[in-house]
Amino acid sequence: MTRPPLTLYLAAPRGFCAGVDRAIKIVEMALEKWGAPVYVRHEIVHNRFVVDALREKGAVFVEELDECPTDRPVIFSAHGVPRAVPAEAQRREMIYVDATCPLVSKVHNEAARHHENGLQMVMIGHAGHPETLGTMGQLPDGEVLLVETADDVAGLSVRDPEQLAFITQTTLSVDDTAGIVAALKARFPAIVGPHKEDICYATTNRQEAVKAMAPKADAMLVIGAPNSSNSRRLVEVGRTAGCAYAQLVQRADDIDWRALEGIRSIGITAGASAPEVLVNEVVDAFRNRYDLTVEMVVTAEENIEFKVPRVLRQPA
Ligand code: 0O3
Ligand code: SF4
Repeated sequence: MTRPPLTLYLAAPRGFCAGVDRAIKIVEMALEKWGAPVYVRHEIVHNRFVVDALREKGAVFVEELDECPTDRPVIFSAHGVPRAVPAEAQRREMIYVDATCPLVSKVHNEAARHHENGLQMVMIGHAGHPETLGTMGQLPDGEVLLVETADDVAGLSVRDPEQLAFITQTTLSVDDTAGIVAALKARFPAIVGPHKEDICYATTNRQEAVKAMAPKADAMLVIGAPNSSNSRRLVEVGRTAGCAYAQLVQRADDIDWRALEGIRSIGITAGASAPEVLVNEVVDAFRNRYDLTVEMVVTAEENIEFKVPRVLRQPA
């Protein structure tokens, strides 16, 4: 039987960002340095395959610090933690390594600076997401108010509209966030904040690549986990950019081949926490069924790398 032709567009950049790469390295290096078990508070990044591979090497994943013994090291996930968490680790005299992405820490520092300047903050983010909890948890309760949508802005009750700043989660939709920032500025003209928002380079670049790819593709798959905020945003961006069938898949097994019947082209990308081995698995699954032509859709080049913390570096 001859296989039908299919053009497979592969977005670039896609997959691991510098913060994810660093966080995974931190767990691996901690296991080398201290041996197993090493505890990790929350999934180091939101990907089951990454987590399972580290668990295999001796990492133990927990949700809260009180689930860790005091005599083993603990690592805080890439998404960041409220200030109370390292404070509690210190109080319990634990060894801890903070794998918070430096670009998330940058937002924490921004929040602390606004607070020192006497400003109350509005955070644009998703309720309950660990990054939002970690960033809001840099400051006392009530100092950071959360909005998820432009509609939420009308319901805000602030201390002083003249003494207000905004900060954002790093993995939001660039376009949706622009609308929320515009609503904030319309209601609170004195509000201060970053030039645009705090969305990171990796989030921005992956969304840009999807915008270039989606209009050409009959269907689009984003490789990523259901709890991965940045991956879910890529699905939404794909749909908004004109690809009616855009779906999140964790790996090749999740592909709904029936839904793809009759397509002539497919777009593939991966969230910042999805390993490239899963992209290869998905591409191979298409190669098995179609006469495949692979075309790259490149919208940016990335060469950012973050250093691991000093405590894990080899002595010079
Ligand atoms: O924040 P998100 O749910 O997208 O997290 P992931 O999927 O683990 O991706 C890494 C991003 C991150 C650690 C925070 O910016
Ligand atoms: Fe850091 Fe951005 Fe990656 Fe989050 S998505 S870990 S902020 S580089």
